[in-house]
Order: sequence, then C-alpha cells, then structure tokens
Amino acid sequence: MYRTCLLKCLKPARNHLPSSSASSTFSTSTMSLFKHKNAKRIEGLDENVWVEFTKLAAEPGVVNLGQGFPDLPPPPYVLEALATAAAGDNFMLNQYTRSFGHPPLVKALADLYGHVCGRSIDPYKDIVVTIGGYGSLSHSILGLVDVGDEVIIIQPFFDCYEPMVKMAGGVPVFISLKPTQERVVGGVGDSGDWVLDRDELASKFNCRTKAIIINTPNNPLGKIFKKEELQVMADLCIQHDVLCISDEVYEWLVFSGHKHVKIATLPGMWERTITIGSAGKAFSVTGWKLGWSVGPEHLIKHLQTVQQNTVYTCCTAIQEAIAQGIRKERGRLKEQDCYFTLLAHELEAKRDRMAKLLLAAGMKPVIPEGGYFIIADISAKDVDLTKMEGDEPYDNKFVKWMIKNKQLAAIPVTSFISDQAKSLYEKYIRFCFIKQDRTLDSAEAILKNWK
Ligand code: IK2
Repeated sequence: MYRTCLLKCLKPARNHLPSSSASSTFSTSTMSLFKHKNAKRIEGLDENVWVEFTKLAAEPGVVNLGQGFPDLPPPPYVLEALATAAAGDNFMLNQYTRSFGHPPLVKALADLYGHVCGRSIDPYKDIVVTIGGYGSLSHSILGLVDVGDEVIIIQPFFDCYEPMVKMAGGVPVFISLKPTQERVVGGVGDSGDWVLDRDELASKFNCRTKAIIINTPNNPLGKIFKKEELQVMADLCIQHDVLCISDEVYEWLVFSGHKHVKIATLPGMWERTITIGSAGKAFSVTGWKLGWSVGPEHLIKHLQTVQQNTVYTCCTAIQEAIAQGIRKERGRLKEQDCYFTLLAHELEAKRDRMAKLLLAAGMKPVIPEGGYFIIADISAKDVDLTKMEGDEPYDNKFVKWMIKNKQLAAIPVTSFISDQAKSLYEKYIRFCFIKQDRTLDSAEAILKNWK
C-alpha cells in the first residue's frame, strides 16, 4: 500500500530527474534526490551578492567599504531606550506585541508620516511594521503580485527586488537609468544626470503590469528622483491602474540642494502606493532589522495578512526603542539637532571626501544626491583581468582582485543590474561611505598608494 502510494507520487516527477536517475526502480537515494530538491520558486536564486562579498570583505586587514552599514555609533539615546526596554521595569516589553506593529511605534510613525505626507494616517490600518525594509518589500510583493503579473523595476535596483518578484511568480520588466554625457565635468558625474527615457518607460506599461518598484534615494546610484520625474511615473501608474512600491529607506539622507519627494504625496498616488522605510537606515542600527510600510488600508491589509501568516510580529523591545527615537526626531524635524539632519550633514562631508579620493586615484565618481553610497567608473584603472577565472562581469572580477591585492572591499554595480543589461554597467563599482574617519583614512592610504 505504502509502496503503491510512493510510486504514484514519484511518477510525475520522473521527467524532472536527471536521465541517470530516471531508472525504472526507485531506490531510497532516487527518492531523496526528488523529495529533497528545492521548490521551483527558488530555482536559480541561490547566489547573493551580500553572502558572497561579505565573506570576502571579512578577510583580516581588508578595509570594508562594501555592504551598506555604518561603523559609526548610533544615537546613544536609542541604545539606552533599547536597554531600558529589555531590562527596565516593564518586563512585558520582552513578550510578543501586536502583530502589525507595537502600538507606541505605529502611533509615532502615523504622526511622523502624517506630518510629512500632509494627511491623516491611521496607525492601525495604514501601517505594518516588518523585519527591516526587506520585510516590507517581500510582504508587498508576496501580498500583491500574482503569478504572471509584470512588475517594472528601475535599474540599477536594490538586488532583492528581482528574486522577490520571481519567488511570487511575477515577471520582472527592467528599465535602465542611463547617464546623459553632457554634464560630466572635470571627470566627475552627477547621479541626477542618470535618467529614464520617458517613451521607453511608457512602453513598459501594459494590461499585465501590476506594479512599479522605485527607490529614491537610489541604492547604489544615490539619485533622488525629482518631482517632475516622479510625476511621469505617477501619470503612467494612474493611466494603467498600476501600483507603486516606493522604497525610501534612505529618505532622510538627502544632501544640500536636493529634496526628497514622496511619490505617495502626488495627486492620485496615495491610494496606489506603499512607502517603505527602515529604522536600520534612519537610526544607523542596521542590525536591528526593523522597517515599515505605510499606505492605504486596502493595500496594507494584504501586507498584514502576509505578516500574520509568516513572522507574525517583530521584536517588541526594538520597536519600543525605535518608537522613542521616532517621537524624539519628529519633535525636532529639520532642526539642527535632529539626528536625521546631523547624519545627512556628516555624510555629505564624507561623500565629498570619498569623491576627491576616488578622482585622485583615477576612478571617475558619480556624485550621489543622497544615501550613503558612491559609484565610480573604474575603466581608467585598466586592470587586465583576462586571466582571472570565472565567467563573471568585469566589475565582479575587479572587486575580487581589489580585495585580494589592495585590501579594499567594494561592491560590483552589476549586482544591481538584470542579466541582459550587465555589460552596460560593468565598469562601475560601489563604495559605502558611512564610515568613521579612521576607516576612510585607511581607504585613503590604499587609494593613494595604488600605482
Ligand atoms: N532597500 C534598499 C534600497 C536598501 O539599500 C536596503 C538595505 N541595503 O543595505 C545593503 C547594501 O546595499 O549594502 C534595504 C531596502 C533593506 O533595508 P533593511 O536593512 O531595513 O532591511
């Protein structure tokens, strides 16, 4: 009986087995091969830039300007708030809290974003608190994208968008930001000059398009989409009844002369937009992995469904500490002592320092308008990597070579690009500059001594 049932179950799967395994008798090892195989939804998604390059950057002596995390101390009051939440009188802060977000945090977020967006936000219906910005991205995509739905992704894009859409059964449709050449002045480019072609963008929308994912300030480019650019996207979303997932985890890190505009605030966009934020990025606590999605109830409720059936809730003590952080910064928003403002100022100086260093070292930086990454064109370094093994884009090999030979880690920009377009971007690598002066001094010494 058991054997008949087993054979019935295995039979349809024989076509998927390698021919050597598709023998007429099923041994235990053949069964393992089939039953222990990955689910189709993760097929081909086993490589990950952070897993690969974080390991390389961890070699002793390597100066790590790779993955995007600060080596600066977070604001002390947030650390104290977490310590108090964990070890203070209210021991219940060590237990589960509300699934969709700890009440003090969702209230603080509703107040902050209500102010920023100029509308009333319901803390319980319009917000879901997730495990990092990552959690909000995956909940949005899992909760809203169906098999066969097309999702427009603007590249360079934060690398997880593509696998997340594929895991949901969706079809990623890419469009590239390309540099306009005219304004490359003194060997330095400007991220604001990387633009989308309006007609090409329009051509990507059709009746199968479910959503567009935008990221502003963009990782890795540092571009902040101008209001006019967002308006073009908004018009297309409205015309084609398309949703917008707006990844704004670097929303506070905006450099002088630039303004961050939320696409959700454009007419007709609140109803169709999910805006994503990150406590890790806002308070320099990336290891806390806390993020949120803000949007209309009719969309957020689907993310809440995913939340309650996957992770259920996020760490209570961390939510309590971030609630205090949000309340404090909301009270002094735009003032000189606001942590968000202070961090943006500090980063602007680091950005300028990094740009000068890269330029002097013969790399051509593209000056970011926000965020904490800078990309640079490495073609002039002319490092011959033809003998290096592996069928990888040039920037991948260059970063591996640089880590090994110069003890300096960065991230290849093609990690943020679809397979079809990698060749257009393989001359760029990305450096993270949210680092202590000491770390940047070490990077400077390496770049200066680079013959
Ligand atoms: N969205 C973007 C655009 C991000 O950059 C990140 C975090 N990226 O950091 C790694 C790197 O690029 O070096 C996220 C979402 C995820 O945010 P969180 O850390 O809150 O999950």
